[in-house]
Amino acid sequence: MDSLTIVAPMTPAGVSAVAALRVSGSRVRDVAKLLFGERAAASLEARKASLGTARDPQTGKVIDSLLYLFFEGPNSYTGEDVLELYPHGNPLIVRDLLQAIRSIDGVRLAEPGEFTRRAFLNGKMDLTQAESVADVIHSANRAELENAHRLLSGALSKKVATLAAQVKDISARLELDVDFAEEEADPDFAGWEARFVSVRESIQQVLNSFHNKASLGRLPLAVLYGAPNAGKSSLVNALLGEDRVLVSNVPGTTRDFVEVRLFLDGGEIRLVDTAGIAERATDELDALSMEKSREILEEADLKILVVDCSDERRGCEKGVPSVIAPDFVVYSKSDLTGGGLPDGGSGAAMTFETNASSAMPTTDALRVSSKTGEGLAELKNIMNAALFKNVENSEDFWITSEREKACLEDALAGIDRTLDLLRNNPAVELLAFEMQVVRRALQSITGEISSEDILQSIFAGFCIGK
Ligand SMILES: Nc1nc2c(ncn2[C@@H]2O[C@H](COP(=O)(O)OP(=O)(O)OP(=O)(O)O)[C@@H](O)[C@H]2O)c(=O)[nH]1
Ligand SMILES: [Mg+2]
Repeated sequence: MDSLTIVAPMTPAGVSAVAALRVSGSRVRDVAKLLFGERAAASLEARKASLGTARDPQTGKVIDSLLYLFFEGPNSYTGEDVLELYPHGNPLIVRDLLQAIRSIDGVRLAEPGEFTRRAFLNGKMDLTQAESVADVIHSANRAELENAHRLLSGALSKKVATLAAQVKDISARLELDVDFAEEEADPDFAGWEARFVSVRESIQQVLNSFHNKASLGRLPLAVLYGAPNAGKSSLVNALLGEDRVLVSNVPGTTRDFVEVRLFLDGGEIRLVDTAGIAERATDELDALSMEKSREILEEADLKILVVDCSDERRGCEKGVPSVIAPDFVVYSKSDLTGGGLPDGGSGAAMTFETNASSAMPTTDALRVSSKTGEGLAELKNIMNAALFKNVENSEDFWITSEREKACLEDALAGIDRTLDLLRNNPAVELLAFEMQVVRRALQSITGEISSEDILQSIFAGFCIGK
């Protein structure tokens, strides 16, 4: 890859109050001069925001009046000179500005992840940190995000550096020891073995922490279900705080299931409102709707049964599909019934078989009202606890990169071969060779050793502008 100056927008296409573009490379000062004029460029000061009028260098036409910020290399994200521009968030302006900058000699459009790639190449961060930048951007919940931040601040780098140093130390001393083996009667192979086993355990531990990104990125799914007219759709609207789904007093209002996104403390979830499930379908359409509800329930991470206790004709427990065990039961329309739990405490309502996990407070039901808002905050807390890992006071991190995983597996295999040699055939050259393999595998995690192919595959998955 060449060392031309690169430019890219940092914000997505579309209208916004402000957009952001980034330029990095040796021609940054010239870019400032050509856009804002000689005088502005002469007074360019690192880390000081300036207000200027950007003009097209070719036509002199005004592009926008905007704020810009200069970072002088090596004290910048990429380690090169960097100019950040904050025009108004009109896609026309962003396009014009981008066009004006990339038409300057020696400047081209950045490839995805190229700013971060340069940051890595210039020693601003190692590969585990560079990879975690993508995680910080794409984490779908707080637990993932906090983990990404831990990786970005070098948690894995430190761990790997420690392991690499240990391996280096052990192998240096081992080689000495084995060299003397011919003279000394009994080199301490058992002692060496114990040290290798301990390093092996540390590597295995990091390896075990691996979580596939695909499963982590998946939004958890909560499904509301229950008898027709129970108040499921009203509850979805109340949880969202807006009238998103259709509500009526006609049983069977919701036909197809409706999915919305709901933000909880721990992150975003998929919340699904289903068609009411009755004991018997009234017609073919009804049967189809119920079938759909059952289908989505099979995928659910959290099944919430909504029961209307105000309906005296039916009573709480009637008309509820007993075949599907809920994780949690919600008694709706609490504004229509008196205080206390439903049915005047007859207990009938509490007979549902639940499979509530330990993450949830109890298998108790909760009274909610979509009208008055009673119980909604509690319901959100319960959903949050059930669907998201508690991240408080957890210093541990997990790895998310297949590449890092593969390197760790290589290191582990090397240790195993070393142990095997140590037990059966402790020849110094063979041991030295295997130890070298282990160290290389560890070093490639942080990118001390890397290849163009590896960098290509890491950064190709990045956003443009990062
Ligand atoms: N008073 C009161 N009425 C409610 C409450 N929640 C729902 N309702 C009423 O109950 C009726 C049914 O509400 P929906 O939310 O459409 O019920 P649903 O469970 O989605 O019904 P289906 O889609 O037919 O299965 C409507 O007339 C709502 O206004 C509540 O908390 N309090
Ligand atoms: Mg409905």
